[in-house]
This record gives sequence, C-alpha cells and structure tokens, in this order.
Amino acid sequence: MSKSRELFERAQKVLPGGVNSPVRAFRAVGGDPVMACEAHGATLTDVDGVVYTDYLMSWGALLHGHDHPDVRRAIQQALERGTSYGLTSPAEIELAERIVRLVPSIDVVRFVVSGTEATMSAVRLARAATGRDLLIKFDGAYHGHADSFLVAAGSGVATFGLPNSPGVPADLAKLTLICPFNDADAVRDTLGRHAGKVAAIIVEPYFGNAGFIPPADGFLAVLRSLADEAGALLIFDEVITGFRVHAGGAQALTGVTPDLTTLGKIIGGGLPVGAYGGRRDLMERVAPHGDVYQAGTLAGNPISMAAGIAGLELAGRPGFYDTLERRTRTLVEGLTAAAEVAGVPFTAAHEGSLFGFFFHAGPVRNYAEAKQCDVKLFTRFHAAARSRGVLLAPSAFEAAFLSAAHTDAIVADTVEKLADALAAAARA
Ligand code: KE4
Repeated sequence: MSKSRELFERAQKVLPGGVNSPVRAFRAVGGDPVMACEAHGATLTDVDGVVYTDYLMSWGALLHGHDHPDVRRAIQQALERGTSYGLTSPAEIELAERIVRLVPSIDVVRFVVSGTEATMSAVRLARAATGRDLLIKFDGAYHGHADSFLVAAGSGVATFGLPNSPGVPADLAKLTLICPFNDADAVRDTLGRHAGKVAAIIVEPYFGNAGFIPPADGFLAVLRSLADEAGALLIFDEVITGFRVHAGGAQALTGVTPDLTTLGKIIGGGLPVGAYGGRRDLMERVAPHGDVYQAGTLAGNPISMAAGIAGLELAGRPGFYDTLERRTRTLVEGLTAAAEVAGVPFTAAHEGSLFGFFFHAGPVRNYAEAKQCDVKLFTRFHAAARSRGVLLAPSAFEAAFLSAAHTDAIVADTVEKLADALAAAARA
C-alpha cells in the first residue's frame, strides 16, 4: 500500500472525509488524493516521493511559488520575535499601507484570517451601511462558506436563493438573490423587482470557482452603474484576483472601482489571511471606530503579515506581471493547439497568471454553460496529467495558477506533457 493511501485511510478516521477542505478529497476526479510532503518553487512532492509540477499553488495563494527564499526569510525573521501577540504590531500596519497604495477602492482595510471571514464581514458591513438585507450574487461564484453564500440558484433566471447546504436557514438563504454571470439584464431586472432592498452585489470580477470565466466586455462597468442607480454597494471579491491579475487586482485592470473589496491568499504569502477594505466612510463603520462588529484572535497575525509584505515586495519588481502573463499565454496557447490536434472540444482563457479551460467548444460565459463541458473527459485528462507529473485542480470547475517559479522551461515541459495527456484522454 502507498504511503498516500495509508495516510488517507488514517485521515478518514479523524477528519471528515479525511480532509480539512472538501475539494482536497479529489472526489470529483477519483483516485487517492495527493498527500503533500513538501514543495519548492513550481514543484510539489507527495509522501510517496512523486514529484509534480504544481498548478494548484495552494489555490492561488503562492504567486511566487512554494518556499520562495525571500518569503521564507521574512517568516523566519518574524518567528524570532514570536508568533502572535493579540495586539497590534508594525507588520500589519505596513501591509495595510501597501494594500491602500495598490488597490484603488481601498482607503481603509481590516485583516481577518480567511477569505470567508473577509466576504462575510464585507456583506455585514454593506447591510449595515445601507440598512438593507438582500444580497445579489452570481450562479457558480464561490465567496467562502458563510451561510449567505451557500445558496443555489432556483429555477428561472434570477431567483431567490435556496440553501445548498443543510444547516443554512431557508429564511437566511432567501435573502440572497442569484443571477447568471455576465447577464446585465438579469441584474437590472432583479434590482428593479427588489427596489430599495438590495444591500450589495458581490461578484468575483473574474470567475475562478466555476472554472475560469472572464467578465464580458463592459459587464463590470454596468454592474457599477446599476449598483449606483439602485443605491446598492458593489463588492469585488478579489480573494483570487487580488494581486493575481494585476498589481492592483481586477479593479485596477478594468478601471471599475467597487465600494468594498475582499482579499486573501496572495496577501498572506501562503499563511492564513483575509482582508476586507474600501471607502473610508464605509470602513469607519467597523468597530471600534464604528458600530459594525467584527473581530478575530489571529487577525493581522505577524507571521502572515511578514509573508504578505515579502510577497508584495517581490511582485513590485519591474516586469513581474508581464512575465507571468507571457508564460501563461504560452501555456494556454499550447494547450489549445494540443486540443485541436487531439480533436476535442476545448476552450481556454487566462488573465495574467490565472487561467482555466473547459472541454467545451465555447463560448463559456456563465456557470450554466460551463456545466455543459465534458466532465468525464476532464476526469480522464486530470488523471493522465497526474500520471505525467502535472498537478491540476481536482475539479473541472476550478481555475489554475502559474507562479513566478514556473520558468519558460517548466512551461514548455508542461505543454509537452499535457499535449500527451490530452491525446491519451481523447483516445480513451
Ligand atoms: P477561504 O475561506 O477558503 O480562505 O476563502 C474563501 C474564498 C472567497 N472568495 C473566493 C473568490 C475564493 O476563491 C475563496 C476560496 N477559494 C477556494 C478555491 N476555489 C479555496 C479552496 C478550498 O475551498 O479548499
């Protein structure tokens, strides 16, 4: 028996499904989940010594690859001063100042310990600031596991949310309204039917949780104007796109400025982190300056902050994002060409180093279209890629991430291996 299998069997005795986050169980693609042992740069080694080129990158947290020496040094130096104070310390102020400088919508920011805490808090703040209860989100978007987000679209185009997890009260779920991504008419109609009652529209400006789906031209700008007309706030959930698609996130890239922004992943350099921020008049409603309560023992943890500062420093180097974008484009173009040779329906896209693909002729503009992709072919492709040492997200409805550690040579090697995997999956 492999060490991975042995460990997973032990894990299933003491962890629900053997994991601490569902997707890690690899149930969508089958096979034993990869059991990580260590990772450096673009590669991850499992407990059986199998080496992968990693495109998970801790779900996008690792913009510089695993174990970057500058990030490691910053963590080590912070560790020498202790791990947690439960008091404010200089690093959280420095990281906040960097985020304020880089992210157009953020005058004031509050750190928390996960993306879920960030989005949950941003929605509470939006409801307090507007005195309204309804929330609009988009079908297929994921904003973490707070109750208000665990709702599924009912039938019809724009519907009241239905709980999509036991334990989510129906009365709470129905405060969330769901529209198809890239459908401005559905948003306009929903706002009209609930005039004066919608607190906020929350959106992943580039979908990273239904596969990768970019916004249609002008869609985000229309959301901005619709929110303004309706007196609702616009929240960009940039937990994935923040510092990924641009140094200032999707809002800097598109020129559309939300009222509130949520961040995570990259700003912690791979350590636990989340943040929400926005206009000063809104953020000063947050306790203790204001009356909207939110708190956390490990919020602004000095180790996470040190790693985040090191990561943003590295990302500030000239040409950093251009290189990431060029390499990602090479990978996406290589994959697309290989799919054509293999004769399979395929559509791929990227923004910066965030990319994704569907076994679908395209276009894929929303989750309903994404779900028409050939999931069985994806499953065969995922296994074929894995057996060739390339680790992709274990779901057809996740994105993929390239890091600064994925050199031109690594990208070229990946294209070769994935072309072979595609041909094998198409033949099977
Ligand atoms: P966390 O609570 O997992 O730190 O962040 C929640 C979250 C919020 N918003 C967006 C846009 C996100 O992508 C996430 C978390 N992303 C998933 C990956 N699709 C985390 C992976 C997992 O759930 O294990």
